[in-house]
Amino acid sequence: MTTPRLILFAVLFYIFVDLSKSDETCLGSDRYKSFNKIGNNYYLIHHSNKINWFNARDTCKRMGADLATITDDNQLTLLSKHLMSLGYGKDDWFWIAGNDLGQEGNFYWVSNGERMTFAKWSQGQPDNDHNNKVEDCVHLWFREGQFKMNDWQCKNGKAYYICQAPQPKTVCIWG
Ligand SMILES: [Ca+2]
Ligand SMILES: [Ca+2]
Repeated sequence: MTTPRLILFAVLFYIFVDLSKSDETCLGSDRYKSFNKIGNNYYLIHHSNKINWFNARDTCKRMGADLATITDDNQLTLLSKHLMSLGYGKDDWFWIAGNDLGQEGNFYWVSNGERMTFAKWSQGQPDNDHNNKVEDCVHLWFREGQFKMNDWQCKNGKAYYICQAPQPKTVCIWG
């Protein structure tokens, strides 16, 4: 067998093994989850395990999605109502795409690189401070009657997260 054919064979074999594995473990189980259309966007609310902001983003990316980008008050209100309708409250924190990792105080969406021109911070936020530790990543928490934004510790903070896809999507969830 020539080298290119060997490579092709190896790639096809890998794809086959990978697909059969996911079929075997995901098919027919309740691990299939669909992104919900809320307003103009498709969101997956991930609430089975709490992880840091970087891991949350990696998980969304593996789904062909990214952390949620919320660019106006209407979208945040709809998402907040959706979270409340699912029974989430003040103890449920959700990572979204906002961060000021690049420069303190300048918040951007990691998903599209654009500046956060809209933000609805809860009272006293962003404060970049938790027991003198820097806070650079944005999450939603329930404060003052709805889900609003807070900056928190990207690496040490563990929260649920909200992924956003550009189109309808169903994925196999782990963990
Ligand atoms: Ca900060
Ligand atoms: Ca804060």
